[in-house]
Amino acid sequence: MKKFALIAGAILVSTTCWAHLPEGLVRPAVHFPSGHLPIIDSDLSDWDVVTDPYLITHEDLTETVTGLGTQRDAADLALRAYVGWSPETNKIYIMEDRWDDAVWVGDHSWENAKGSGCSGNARDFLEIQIDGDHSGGQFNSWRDESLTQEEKDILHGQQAQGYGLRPNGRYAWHKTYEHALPPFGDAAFTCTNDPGEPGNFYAEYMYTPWNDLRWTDVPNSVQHILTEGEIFGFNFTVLDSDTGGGYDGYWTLSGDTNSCHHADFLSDFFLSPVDPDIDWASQARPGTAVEEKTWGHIKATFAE
Ligand SMILES: [Ca+2]
Ligand SMILES: [Ca+2]
Ligand SMILES: [Ca+2]
Ligand SMILES: [Ca+2]
Repeated sequence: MKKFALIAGAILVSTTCWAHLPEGLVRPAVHFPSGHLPIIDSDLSDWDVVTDPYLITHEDLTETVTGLGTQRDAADLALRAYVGWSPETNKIYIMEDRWDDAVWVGDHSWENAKGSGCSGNARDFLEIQIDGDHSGGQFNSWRDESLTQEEKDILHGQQAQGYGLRPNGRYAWHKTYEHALPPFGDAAFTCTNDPGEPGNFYAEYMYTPWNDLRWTDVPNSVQHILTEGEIFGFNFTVLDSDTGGGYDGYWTLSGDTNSCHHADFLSDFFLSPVDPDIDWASQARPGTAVEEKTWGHIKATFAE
């Protein structure tokens, strides 16, 4: 663990001239070795082996819309999250384990969420932005009137992409969401409560980074090849609605609302080498006996 902190520290020094947010901070993305890739099924036990240097919590988030800023309250929203990657699949992986005092995500599965009565009010979703080649630059929300709508459609999500979940499925902020679906992307979630009740929300996500995503031809678009030691741009924002309409919190990892449309405002993540301090041999895999979900204790941990 200490060795790894030194590696991350060196990266931090060499990139402080880059203005990504929070300035001067580079977070590590855990390297999943071959045979240990997370399974996108919302069972988070395959992340249990990942160690604390990779952990992101609600204490790392900043609310940027309603004015809460850093007034975090674990009784309102508590989070454990990890970001990972694999050179084998060329994918970014994200784990979200949320405690929320009022979870509005529809019913407990895609099948039940489709057409459920609360789908129109379901606002408690993670939004994710990825800039694979760390180029920065705008990727959404053009107001430039010199651009035609067709030009905006091409630029939208082309060199960095925004993703999320919606009650009726996996979603991308783009002219298409084909790249949010297998084999390019995937997501799964479960929650422990009825709509609007307190509970846990468990989710896993998997996305391909693209340098030139063409919405008219996703399969032949240009992927960014993830390479160990490099840095990519990344943000997630936890939307927290507790009334089922609008949101009461817009909790960004980057600390800047502009991360939803401009990659200059994303956070820097480091594509880590395989970490010798992680005991991959003990990773929970399907069909193996695992302990009762430790993630279920998040409420006890954060929301006393
Ligand atoms: Ca899993
Ligand atoms: Ca809440
Ligand atoms: Ca880019
Ligand atoms: Ca909520």
